[in-house]
Amino acid sequence: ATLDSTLDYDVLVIGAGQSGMYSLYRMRELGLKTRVFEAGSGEGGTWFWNKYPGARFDSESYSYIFSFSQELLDEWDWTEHFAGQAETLRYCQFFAQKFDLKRDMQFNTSITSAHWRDDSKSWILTDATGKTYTSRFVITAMGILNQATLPNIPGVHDFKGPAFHTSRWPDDASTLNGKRVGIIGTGATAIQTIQEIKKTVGSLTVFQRTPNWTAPLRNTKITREEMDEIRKQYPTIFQNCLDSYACFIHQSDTRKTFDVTPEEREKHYEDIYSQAGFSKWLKNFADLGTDRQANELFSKFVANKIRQRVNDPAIAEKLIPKNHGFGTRRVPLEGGYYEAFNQANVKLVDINENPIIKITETGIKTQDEDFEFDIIIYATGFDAVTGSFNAVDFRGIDGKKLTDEWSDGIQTYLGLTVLGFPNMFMIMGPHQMFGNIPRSIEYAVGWVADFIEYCLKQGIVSAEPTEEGVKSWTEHVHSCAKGLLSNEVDSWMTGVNKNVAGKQKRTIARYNGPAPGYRKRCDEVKDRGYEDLKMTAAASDTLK
Ligand code: NA7
Repeated sequence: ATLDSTLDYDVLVIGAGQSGMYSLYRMRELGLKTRVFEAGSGEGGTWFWNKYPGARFDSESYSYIFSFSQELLDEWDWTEHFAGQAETLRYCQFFAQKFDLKRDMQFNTSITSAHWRDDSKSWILTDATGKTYTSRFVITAMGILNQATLPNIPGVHDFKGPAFHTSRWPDDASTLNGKRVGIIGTGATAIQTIQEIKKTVGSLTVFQRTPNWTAPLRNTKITREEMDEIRKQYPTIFQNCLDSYACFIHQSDTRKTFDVTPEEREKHYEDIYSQAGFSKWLKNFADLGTDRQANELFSKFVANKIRQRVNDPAIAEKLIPKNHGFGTRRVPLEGGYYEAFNQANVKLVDINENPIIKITETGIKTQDEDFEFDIIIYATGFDAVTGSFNAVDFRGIDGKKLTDEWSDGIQTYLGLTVLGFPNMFMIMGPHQMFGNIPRSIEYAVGWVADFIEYCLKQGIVSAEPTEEGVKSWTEHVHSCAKGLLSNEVDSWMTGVNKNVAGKQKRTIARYNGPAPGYRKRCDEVKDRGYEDLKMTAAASDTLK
């Protein structure tokens, strides 16, 4: 039965990644009739789609999982500190199976529109086949990086051989053995792909527009004894994550770069560089992300590491970023990326010097050269964060389009709700914490579940943020973003995607303040009885 017998469901969830799965779990706990829609043929979201060779965690797997269920923690063993895509997808499937989530999931279903109906205080969603579904609440769980973007290069669809985006890796293209391969892009995805496929390709040509700062991942296997130890440490691991700025397992050094002697500084740099994962980024001095000179010093340190690994000094210089500092974009991690360029069959093309003119039927034509390929790989990223929302026709009160609501910049309340879009909750929407994603998901889904429970108890049928609430939250998000070097750089984190119309300028797409502060503010809203939300109680005759 549903809360309102005229509606198909109580809650509709868009997306069966980790946000959608946990949302379903919590909605079921509230006894709500819930349905999850997923465009893919299986659950897992990011880990379902991104099966390109080399795809893996850059964060310690055991810090990047659900913490709410002791049984889940007890029953799952990780085999590597930074698990690969296949293992992580199995974890997602294990989660779904353990809680029998799939019976409420509908796969191969793309939601194309979601319209609020104010008269019945309900949502109506339509899928790509035209089928409709109605509910009281909608939860968006679409992920921040799911709208793949191809490069805006002439002829992008002209190539006759296999050509695909990394997040649409075809099953039969998994052997690139002996093939002539071209890859466009040098982001986190390209770096993972290149270091893996360099082992089997006939030749590889890497088209680079912007080099990224990247450093060794230093992945290792986890022994049985180690896993037992990690399991004992779970409470501490999760607490440390929650206490840190962006919920990662690594804590920032409290000292500033110039507080210490040059010798101490060099020693700290070497220490963190030699450690696994994001240590070099997150355990750095406290001012790495805010002080230009501090940032330059560490960037120089990493540049020298790159020079030591690349045989040809001219290629090394091309691989060293010149226009942004270390950690001002998401730092990709690698194992053997730089060494790829020491292979005779791997070539780096700097497209700033030698621009791509077009994609042809047989390869890629640059200003200086015609390249012939068997396969072209587009590692060209995503229309991040708002891209998922723009792909669906979201309409709020009076048919207002979400794209119009955000046309002068993203505005949200707590990164969870939007003015004029009642009963719609965003998990990993804009203005959310983008650090350790599962930590953000667990908190956001928890907050939403608590609020929906409150609505049920109070007989509230519709709720949306107040104008003042949205204004002050959006101002708060902007004020948190001040002074961060990362906001002075183009990247998906600052909302820029040069392949997408309307995404040429930087915006504040994510919450830049500390995670504990974010949670405190949201907790306070709850404790004050959700005072920045306008709530409508059911007229007794409409509540069935
Ligand atoms: P990213 O980090 O957005 O990287 C995309 C890459 O593709 C980047 O190097 C871009 O260069 C390049 N790109 C995009 N369009 C073009 C065109 N038209 N011509 C040449 N090069 C282009 O996406 P990823 O998939 O690597 O990583 C996304 C996130 O997934 C990552 O941060 C992790 O959190 C996991 P640019 O830098 O724009 O010059």
